[in-house]
Amino acid sequence: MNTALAQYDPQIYELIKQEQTRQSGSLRLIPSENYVSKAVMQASGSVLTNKYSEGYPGKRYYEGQQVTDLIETIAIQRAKKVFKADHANVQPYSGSVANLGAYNALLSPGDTVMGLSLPYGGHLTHGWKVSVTSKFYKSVQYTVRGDTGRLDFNQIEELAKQHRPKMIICGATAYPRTIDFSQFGRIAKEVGAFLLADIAHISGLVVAGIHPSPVPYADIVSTTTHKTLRGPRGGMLLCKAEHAASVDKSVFPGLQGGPHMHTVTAIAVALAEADTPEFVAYAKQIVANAAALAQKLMEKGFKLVSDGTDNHLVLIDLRNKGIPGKKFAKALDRARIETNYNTIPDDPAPPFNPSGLRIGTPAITSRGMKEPEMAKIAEYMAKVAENIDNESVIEQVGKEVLLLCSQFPVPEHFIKPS
Ligand code: DSN
Repeated sequence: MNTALAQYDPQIYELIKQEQTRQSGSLRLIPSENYVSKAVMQASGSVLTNKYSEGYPGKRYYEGQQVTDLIETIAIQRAKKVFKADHANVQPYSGSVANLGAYNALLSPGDTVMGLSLPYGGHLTHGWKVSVTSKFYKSVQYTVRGDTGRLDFNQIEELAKQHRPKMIICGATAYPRTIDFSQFGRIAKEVGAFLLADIAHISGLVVAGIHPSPVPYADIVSTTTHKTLRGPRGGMLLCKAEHAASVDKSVFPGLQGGPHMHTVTAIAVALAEADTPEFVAYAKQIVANAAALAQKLMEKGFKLVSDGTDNHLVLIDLRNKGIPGKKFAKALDRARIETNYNTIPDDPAPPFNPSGLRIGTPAITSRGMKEPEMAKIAEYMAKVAENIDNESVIEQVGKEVLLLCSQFPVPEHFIKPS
């Protein structure tokens, strides 16, 4: 395949090689990213990309579904098994479409929804003001507490009682603590709301039993498939049996046409990988690494939102360092450490140049890095912060990062063939 690409489009081939080299020679700390296995990559780059399969297994609008029906059925069965869910839909193109699919399954335009505000760690599609989710629906936003960085269930309950939303959305993109889904379930029940749990960030931890599952409490659970779950870029919905027909109808024909069958195929492979003791060990190490990294960063004088982490993610409040998030992220990038600048709770700075930095351990854990490497990474980050305007120090850190990366090559196979 690479030979064909090199021959037919050397320009793109070279750029892909450059990206491969870049991903291998940098510490990828963006918490929503990972490295997929070669098996997932092969499934994703397979002939399934050639096939149109509008509909669902056994009920398609195109012929030639002898194989796709089998593949999608396997993906659905594996998703139901690992998440212990009544029903799974593996067709959403992304997490955003999955969330829209959940809204569209349970709500009518104009209904009230209540989700976590974006600058406090929520997602655009949880009702943020520029998202269609606040244009088609009436959006009420809750926050985390500025002083603790944690969800405040008194505030959430009060708001829910005041606004009586038709749906409460829980889940986050920048929340370093365990989410108590049972509390959300209790509040939703109390006000007669549906509960949507977006576990895009933590779905790998949920599958591994490292984070409590929302499946017993939520009407619908949405997730991406490429973060801690370590599959291809895609989305998925899990739901209670009573919502199965509405969810399927909402995704197709409600929101999408033909599913991306190459992605569905790769999702099936990723779910098989996730259903192994090796994956459980991986998920445990993600959390252990994040805890170690958090501890070392605090020892280096970094202030962390909520003073630590329970999951894969660490949110740094940079105000005591006097460095804006964007400036730090860009300096780190020059030192081969990839992060993203992020708002912190009650951020006084604007979102395009906020006071925080978001990091996470899924990708570096896939490379086999453990606690001793977390100490090194904290040291590199501190060195860059202390020398934020000193390019020669930043360059030197970059060399050390490259050396570390060379000791932990990007693995091709995560699950050893038996
Ligand atoms: N963009 C994702 C993330 O980085 O968390 C959320 O959609």
